[in-house]
Amino acid sequence: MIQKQQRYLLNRADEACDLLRSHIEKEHVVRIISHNDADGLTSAGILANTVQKAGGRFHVTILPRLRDSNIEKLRKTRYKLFIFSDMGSGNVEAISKLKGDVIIADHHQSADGVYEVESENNEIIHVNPHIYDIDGTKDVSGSGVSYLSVHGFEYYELAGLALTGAYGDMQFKNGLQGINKLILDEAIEKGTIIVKDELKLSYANTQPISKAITYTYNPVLKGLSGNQEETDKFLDENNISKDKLLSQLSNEEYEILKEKLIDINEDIYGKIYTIPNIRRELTNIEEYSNLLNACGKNKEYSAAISIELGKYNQLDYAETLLEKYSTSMQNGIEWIKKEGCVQKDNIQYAYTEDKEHKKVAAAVTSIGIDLEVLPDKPVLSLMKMDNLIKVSSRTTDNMVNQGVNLGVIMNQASQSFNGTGGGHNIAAGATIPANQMDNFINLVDEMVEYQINKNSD
Ligand SMILES: [Mn+2]
Repeated sequence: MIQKQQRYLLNRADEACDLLRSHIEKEHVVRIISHNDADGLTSAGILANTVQKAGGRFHVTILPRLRDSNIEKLRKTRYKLFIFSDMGSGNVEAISKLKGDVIIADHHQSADGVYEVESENNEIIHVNPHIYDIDGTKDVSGSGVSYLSVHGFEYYELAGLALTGAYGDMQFKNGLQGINKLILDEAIEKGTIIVKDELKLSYANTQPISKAITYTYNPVLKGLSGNQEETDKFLDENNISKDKLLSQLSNEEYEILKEKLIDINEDIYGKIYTIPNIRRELTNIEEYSNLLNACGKNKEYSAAISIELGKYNQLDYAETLLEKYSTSMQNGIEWIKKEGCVQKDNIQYAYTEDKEHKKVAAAVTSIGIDLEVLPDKPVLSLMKMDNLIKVSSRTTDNMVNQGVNLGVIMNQASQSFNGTGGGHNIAAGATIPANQMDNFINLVDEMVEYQINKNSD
């Protein structure tokens, strides 16, 4: 059943689709600007695939963050259609000054609550779940909104990318809901996504079982996740060959493994989502999402986009980036286990200047909470970049239910110190001047306390 609010969002997305179609028909080059994480890269992939399949041309730029200065530069170009995906909702004012038409396909909350702006010289179609009171953290990702915005072309095979992006934005955590569920159900019906029960090991399609278990953090396997030595011991004790792929295990090995892993965490067995008719390395949406993230972190955006477009000459290279990233994650978890986080009353934080730790700090601090190495308090990762501190904050559903909204806190706290920030209630980021770090941490600590107290009133 499609609810009324969802129907409004789908209608808005259909308007975007019609606008895109009209520009492709006029042979305009479509200018796509998207975010550098798995969600943003799949958003760009969905849009680029659509334009290509429809016989049009496109130009993609991937950015770590959309600044008004990026939009200033676009003002000097002659493109007739700009699409901002997984970003843009926070920049509507600057976007309204572009000379061409614009589609914004985003799921982030705008800090000031403004989504619609008037523009004299162009048409702007803003597709964002928050306009219709739909939750952009759980119900739909940037890739989902992008998919809805091209849905009228009936390229249902792109649903795989839509769900891969949602996975990357952690929207599969408690099962799919809302718009994500609508996309999934339709894809199952069209045969473009297959769901089955299986061991949810992160790299089961590409890595031997020993690494597949070590690299699995979602869900965490206490004692084994991030710990190759313990994993090998566990496999030896249960007479399971370490070097086979999951699919190569004998029935007997498989059943023992399944039983033992379920003993550690029952969530390890459950639904896995696969894309049919694609290279083996990309069939599992979790692996696909991790692969794209690895490309994004290494700024190998063209590798990511070309893989999404079905050109595989850079796939092996992308796999090596993923392998490196997995090793960094393992080292990062060792770092957090050893050093822990600095504890404040209501939050905790890890500060690092180490290049390798910076790449994984946000992910491993959050996994640290799942592994119960760290307490369940919002966690900040603080990374020094010249005279700035890049802050990444994460928390748990439990804390969100207690009233914590990190998106609001990162936005307001950073602005108090001439920084910028924002994001979702469960994960958000900020950039602040380095000399304000301690003040910033103290303010965030107070704001979390305030939100929790306010919620319990
Ligand atoms: Mn996103």
